[in-house]
Amino acid sequence: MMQPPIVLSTWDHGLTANKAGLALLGDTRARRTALDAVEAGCRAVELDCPDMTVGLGSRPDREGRVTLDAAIMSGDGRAGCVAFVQGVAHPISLARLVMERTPHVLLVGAGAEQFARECAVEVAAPSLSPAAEREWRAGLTEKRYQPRINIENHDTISMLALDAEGTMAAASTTSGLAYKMHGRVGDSPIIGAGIFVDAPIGGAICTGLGETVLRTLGAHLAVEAMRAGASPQEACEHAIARIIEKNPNPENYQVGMLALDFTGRSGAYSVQRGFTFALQDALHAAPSKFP
Ligand code: SD4
Repeated sequence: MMQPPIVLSTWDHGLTANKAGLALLGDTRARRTALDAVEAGCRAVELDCPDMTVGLGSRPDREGRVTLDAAIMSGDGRAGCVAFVQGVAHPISLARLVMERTPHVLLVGAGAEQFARECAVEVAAPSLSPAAEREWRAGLTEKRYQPRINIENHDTISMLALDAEGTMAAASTTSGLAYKMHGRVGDSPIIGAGIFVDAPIGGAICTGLGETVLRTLGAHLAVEAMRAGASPQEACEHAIARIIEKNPNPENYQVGMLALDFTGRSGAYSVQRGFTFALQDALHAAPSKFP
């Protein structure tokens, strides 16, 4: 059965990601898949993220190191993730290589970088962009490690795609929280936390303060709610309610969640106002930003 492809991505740069993903899915003769689309969408933002929260130009941890996390999953249960990698321009593609070329799901740190070199993926010496370095040095005097809502922690790109053949994939790539402790890993590269997709139910993706999502396995919660009969919108609201229940002081953090089912219905919800996302589906022929 052929259906119009759907792409759904977090934040304003979801528009960039959706455009890159749909450029592949829109060409039906090329037979590119939802997995190809989410990888391409994430790569586009890894390459150019003016908000400094995805890719090598991101804000560093509190030691001045940019450490990156990424995950990719397809609806048939295959998944690959990398965490705490340095010098890798496209962690999302490395995550896909973990999925396709190893028996493992998650590689971290030096081991993941070694695997990248084995796969001929270029690994650069760790460095900071001039803008990130300036800001980090200025902040050294402040000693404030608490992320601010919707300001410095808001631009992870997480993405869901459903292709014309009816296969679904999810992906996420991020530098995590700005000025995190060295070695900190968030929800984004953890299957069930930052992303989850399960055929024939649907998928869910998260952005925001990863610790709150790790404690609740937010994306898995939303997919299981859909399995129990919730719509994608109800599933997002259910998972966000649980996150708030388990993590005190919701006024101090943001989590945004998106969900998509295999019939093409989507949903979005967040702890705080200010969460934006981009959707292109049968109703929205051009990439649209919400709210
Ligand atoms: C993390 N969830 O590392 C990521 C950060 C994020 O929008 O999504 N920011 O906690």
